[in-house]
Amino acid sequence: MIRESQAAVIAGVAVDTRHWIGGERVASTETFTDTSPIDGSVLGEIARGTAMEAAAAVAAAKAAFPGWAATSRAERARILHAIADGVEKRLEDLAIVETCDSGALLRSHRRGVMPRVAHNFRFFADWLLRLEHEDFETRGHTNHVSWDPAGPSVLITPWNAPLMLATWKVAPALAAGNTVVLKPAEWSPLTASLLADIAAEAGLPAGVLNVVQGYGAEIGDALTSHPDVRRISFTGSVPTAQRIAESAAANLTPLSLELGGKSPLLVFADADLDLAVDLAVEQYDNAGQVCLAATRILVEESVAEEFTRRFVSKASALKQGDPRDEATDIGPTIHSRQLEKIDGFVQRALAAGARTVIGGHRDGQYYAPTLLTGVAQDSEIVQEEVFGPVLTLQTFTTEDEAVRLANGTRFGLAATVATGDPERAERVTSQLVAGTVWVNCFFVRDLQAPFGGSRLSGVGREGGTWSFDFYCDLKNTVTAPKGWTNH
Ligand code: TXE
Repeated sequence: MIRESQAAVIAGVAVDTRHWIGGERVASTETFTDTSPIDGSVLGEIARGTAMEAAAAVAAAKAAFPGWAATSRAERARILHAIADGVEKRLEDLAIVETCDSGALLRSHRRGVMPRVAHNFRFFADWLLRLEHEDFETRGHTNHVSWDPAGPSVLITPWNAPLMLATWKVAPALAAGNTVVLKPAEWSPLTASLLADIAAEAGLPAGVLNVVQGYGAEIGDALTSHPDVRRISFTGSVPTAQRIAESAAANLTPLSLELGGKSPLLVFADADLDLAVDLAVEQYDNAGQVCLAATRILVEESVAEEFTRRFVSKASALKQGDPRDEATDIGPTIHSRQLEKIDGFVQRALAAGARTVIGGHRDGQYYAPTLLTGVAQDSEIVQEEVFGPVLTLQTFTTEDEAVRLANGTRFGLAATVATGDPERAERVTSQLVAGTVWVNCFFVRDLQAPFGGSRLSGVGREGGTWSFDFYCDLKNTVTAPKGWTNH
């Protein structure tokens, strides 16, 4: 029997929680329950996809591909701008639904995240029109390098910034002329469904964007091992990325992987200490559930005491509470399972000798902003991604030691350097292993810059031309000059 209740109403906003396949809403026989991290209330029953829905969505994407790939760039760009218009029109709906579903701050969704979602579409629409074909000559023959859309693309996204991360992938994939099957995370699937509505209203043809929901373990494999899928882009955890890579190996499907991090913030004695403290406290944003978060604070020993004093004073003033409240700085953790995971890391660190500077405990769905010191470089808390509001503090005495500690994990997503010496900044940044390095700033992200990680933080780069490199098959067509013979 098909469950009737595949719909939700969140703060007055209706969300259809069935799949969106081939331009139609499709129910599943089973559902899963989506709850709000704010108070554990049930938000809705979500269609729980299986291999059957995965196959249907890939078939819809395959059927729609030739038409969308042949659509002129100008028309594709026009539709992407219309999607951005739709996002802006429904910004308030998207913001409140995302907050109730993910627990991230409403004020951030209103003022930063959702405008950025719209920008994702506008940026890739404009970039598409600027994408230059390359032509050059070889012994009188012309080489014409073109960007051909690759085909149906599976996009698998996480729960920490659901629509933002999904549209980093959806926008360039569609701009490039690919069709898409998007699978949002099961802990926060709702805004992806609203995006499907917005895209349809904007005139995106049926089957070009499909959205399927479900548990990764139940629907994931059928998507990532499908022979008709030409690209897989994933943001999430390392173990899941490894499973996806195995599954994609059957067809050697190209992968883009944006994974976790354990990024450092290096604070040198010559830094503006107040700025350095601000940068450190900023790492509690989104309750620390940010892949880029600089969770390892490395401070030059001579200023460590003063840095810690100012940090504690600033961090203690943060207001933790309901993310719908404009005054709140830190919201809840996404799910009780994540909360247990965070607490497990902290308790094991304390048992291994770490000391709590602040925090170190949970309160209902909230984890207190935590700073731990007395941590060894090879300890679990320094080496593994916690994905919660948990920072560690280590000290160093020389620049070489700072760089060694900074690079001393299996990750390489980002790094932040606080220093007042430009020459030191240049020396240090050139030695850091990271996809993004910030100097005296954090989280400044231009979509034309390459974004991604080294080592276990990922494979490939997203942004600007790098996104098009990934979503296209680059083709070189060599044409002989008129009258040329092979003899
Ligand atoms: O992630 P998963 P989880 C890290 C963070 C966090 C940990 C676990 O450390 O604590 O990962 O989070 C889908 N085939 N990050 O378990 O499993 C799943 O349904 C195909 C960092 O939630 O990686 C969801 O849509 N797909 C990160 C997506 O993968 C599968 C953000 C991510 O879930 C699948 C999130 C399978 N076999 C977590 N199994 C970042 N880089 O920002 C699961 N999925």
